[in-house]
Amino acid sequence: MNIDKIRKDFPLLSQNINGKDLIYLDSAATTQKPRVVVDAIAQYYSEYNSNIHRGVHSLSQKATNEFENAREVVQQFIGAEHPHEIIFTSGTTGSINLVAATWGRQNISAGDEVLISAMEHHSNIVPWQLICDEKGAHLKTIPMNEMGELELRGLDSLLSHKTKIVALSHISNSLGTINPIRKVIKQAHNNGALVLIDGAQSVAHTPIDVVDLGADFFAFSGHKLFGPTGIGVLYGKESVLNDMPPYKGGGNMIKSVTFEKTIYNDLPHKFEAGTPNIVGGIGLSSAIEYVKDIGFDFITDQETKLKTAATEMLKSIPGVRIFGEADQKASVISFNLEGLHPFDVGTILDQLGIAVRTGHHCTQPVMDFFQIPGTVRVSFSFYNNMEDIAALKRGLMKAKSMLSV
Ligand code: 7TS
Repeated sequence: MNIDKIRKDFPLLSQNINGKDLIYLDSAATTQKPRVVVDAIAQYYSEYNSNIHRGVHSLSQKATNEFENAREVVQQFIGAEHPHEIIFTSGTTGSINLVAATWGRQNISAGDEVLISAMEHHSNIVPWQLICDEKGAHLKTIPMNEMGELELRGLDSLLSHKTKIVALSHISNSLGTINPIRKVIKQAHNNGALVLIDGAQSVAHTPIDVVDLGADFFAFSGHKLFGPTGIGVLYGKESVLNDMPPYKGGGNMIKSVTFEKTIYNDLPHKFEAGTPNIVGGIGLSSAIEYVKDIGFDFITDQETKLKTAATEMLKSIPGVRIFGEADQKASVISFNLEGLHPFDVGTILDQLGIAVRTGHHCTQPVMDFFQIPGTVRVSFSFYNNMEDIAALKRGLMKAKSMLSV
């Protein structure tokens, strides 16, 4: 594998921003798209754009086949047993809201508990607050330490017969922590609770096998996996999905409708009301094929090198404080420069063509924990290289000299 060659697969990476070569360090927010994905989207619209599941004509059949093939590509990619355990949603947020609203409404009662962690993205907090408020249930959190690691010693005392579900991110988007989800899933199951894993930050970086993990639900977004926005996945165990009531009502999710009674469709259609994001599914499928060609051995190796080099570089700059120093950590690094507001640092980096994220990263409780307004966050993908890290260092030195009084 050759990085220079790989970078050529991503048309956007050769952009100039503010007259400078783009240095894209914001893949945790969204990944760039390889040419094959852009082409698959263009091909759908220019050659077989058509609605699916309801047409006898050739274009509709081709679109239906491609969309349903995408479901099988996802199924195999995450090791699910059946294609109908793959529900297409709008993204991780859509997937978690689906579970909270349907499974939650059916299974959570007054006095019950939902357990999340101290480092969740808002999209794995608020949907649970909504259902807990509605039902009179309680939201509890697994605490974390200063390193940004979950404190799991007390997990058994947090879990009880009242705990209906544990919803946990696989990888933290603001700290980079890789959570020991296997251990949590086991303990939760021993206590009779179900487990939802938010895989938004993990699916592009590490192989996933949902059967091996034993997760009841696994949620992720296509756009963080080199696919388009507006498409995401909810994996659920067949038996669990079958027992859940539908989410949205409309076309495709029914077998028959009369004014007196509606019979719902089988999985996965029961949860896919209306015209789905057809091109999104097709684009995601080609993104997954691309990732499979690159291979996780290369991805892990490259991202580990980038993380290690960037961490060392940041530590060499006086006044840098890194937030999140877990032993098991992905290629996401949050930091601040002493005395400088992250927004100001991000603005100067942008003038130099360097794209980073600043702010609370939709994890305000994490910022509260560290008593900071936000951080500068850099996040790497396998298409980044060591020159990106050198450019970041030059940018940070410039920000320091410009902003320091
Ligand atoms: N969960 C985690 C762990 C995330 O990182 C994100 C998005 C979501 C859920 C929501 O995903 P969505 O595709 O439905 O929006 N995280 C980020 C981020 O870190 N910067 O921008 C979006």
